[in-house]
Amino acid sequence: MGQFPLTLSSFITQKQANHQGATQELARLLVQVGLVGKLLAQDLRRAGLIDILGTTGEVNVQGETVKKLDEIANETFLKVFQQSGLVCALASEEMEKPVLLPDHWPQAQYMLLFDPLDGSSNTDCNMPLGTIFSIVRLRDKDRMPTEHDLVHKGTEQIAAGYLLYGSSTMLVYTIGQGVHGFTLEPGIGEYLLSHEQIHTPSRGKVYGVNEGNYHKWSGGTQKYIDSLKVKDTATERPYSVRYSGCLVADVHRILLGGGIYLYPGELDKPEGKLRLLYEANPLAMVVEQAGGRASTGTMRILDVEAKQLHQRVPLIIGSAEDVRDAEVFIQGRR
Ligand code: AFP
Repeated sequence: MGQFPLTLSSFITQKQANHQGATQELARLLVQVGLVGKLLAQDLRRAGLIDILGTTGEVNVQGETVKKLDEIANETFLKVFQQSGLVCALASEEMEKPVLLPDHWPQAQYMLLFDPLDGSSNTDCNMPLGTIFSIVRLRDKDRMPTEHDLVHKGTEQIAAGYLLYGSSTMLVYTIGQGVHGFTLEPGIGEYLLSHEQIHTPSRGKVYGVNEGNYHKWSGGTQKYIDSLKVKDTATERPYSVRYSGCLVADVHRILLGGGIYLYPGELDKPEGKLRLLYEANPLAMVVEQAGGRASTGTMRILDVEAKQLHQRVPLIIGSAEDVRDAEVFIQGRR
């Protein structure tokens, strides 16, 4: 009889115990992220009903206004981690300032940055949504954390990953030892190993970008996107467009099957839309660990100097050869 698939916690403790970064606390931290995913998956399964029934647990009988799901997602992270004792600071796309937890210091030296609900414009139309997380360690262990301690270069991440709320709920993570995917079995409330050691093909056949912004792009970006539509047997072009409005869903497709996602800089907004610390950096760590590449168009995402918590950055991410092609055009070398 086939072996029962490994759960998230047994996989981390069994398969990654030998990795110097895989402390017990980190394993427990990742399992707690999984708990947030289970709670959010439940909320999202009922999102459409909140308006209709108005009594789905999130709205009391007085019919108090329903909090936006972004806020519910953010509060779920705070509730789970403020009482976990596992982190000494939390930073979120939904909070201008981080939540510092000095009471958990010094036993907790990890800090968690997250986008609690990525793709929130998809909530009302039952399209995929995601959560992105990045884990860093307090550099100076002899003092309590400050906001500045959360601002790390991508290469300093200890772990990173995402939750994808699609036809099934998945958790994908890396601690620097490959990328592994787990699928939630709702019947038992466990994440089971479904995608061990994910590898991204060096080239794909799809691209994800908001073509409605074409007129805002530099000439190099426009030329690159144009090149994807020209027949070329060597690179199996033209590519197909796959753009869902949820970065996590689009990157997950590319992580497994290859291709490229772009949210480029624009002429009047060269820094682009996406955030460095809790969107680009964690996804860049995951994609690089799967053999892919993540760039601003001119430099490696993980090498970008982080200066402030909600800093934006252009993101070109996916199959290594596809991203390299995009860089050549964006840098005007073609
Ligand atoms: P929202 O969370 O505001 O919907 O933004 C989603 C997102 O950050 C990312 O998930 C999408 O890929 C991208 O923005 C979509 O942005 P555009 O609507 O500008 O194409």
